[in-house]
Amino acid sequence: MKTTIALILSLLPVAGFAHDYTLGDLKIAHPIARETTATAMSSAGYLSITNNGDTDASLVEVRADFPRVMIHDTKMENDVASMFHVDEIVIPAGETVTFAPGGKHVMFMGLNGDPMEIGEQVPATLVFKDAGEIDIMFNVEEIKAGHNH
Ligand SMILES: [Cu+2]
Repeated sequence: MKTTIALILSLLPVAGFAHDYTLGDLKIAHPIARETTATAMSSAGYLSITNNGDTDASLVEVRADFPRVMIHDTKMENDVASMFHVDEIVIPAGETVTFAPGGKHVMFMGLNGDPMEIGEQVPATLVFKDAGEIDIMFNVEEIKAGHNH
């Protein structure tokens, strides 16, 4: 993992630049992942997806080089936030869905001693039901709880 990231970093200009991606009618903006401590077993990724098309889109899978990667949403019950797995995130036609702390996020699990450090980039693939797949990079940043993009 570290080797891959170092190689990718050397091929890119400066980490931290605003970055977004286009897949057909979908625009994926500013994917970022949370910096972790050395012993953390998981991290979360955030981004926003805008659907400029006439039909709803659906994110059904995120792939990355970790033992498990899932799409999570968060719910409040009795003032306690808990996250749960979802099979898909629908991005309605003409709307933007934002993944952010306290809400929807991509869960990277099984870091196992290889923390995410500020400035690293995490390669991932977003898989949509009809629109196909796109390779993106999550920039690792310090993300404070409740911080929104
Ligand atoms: Cu989660």
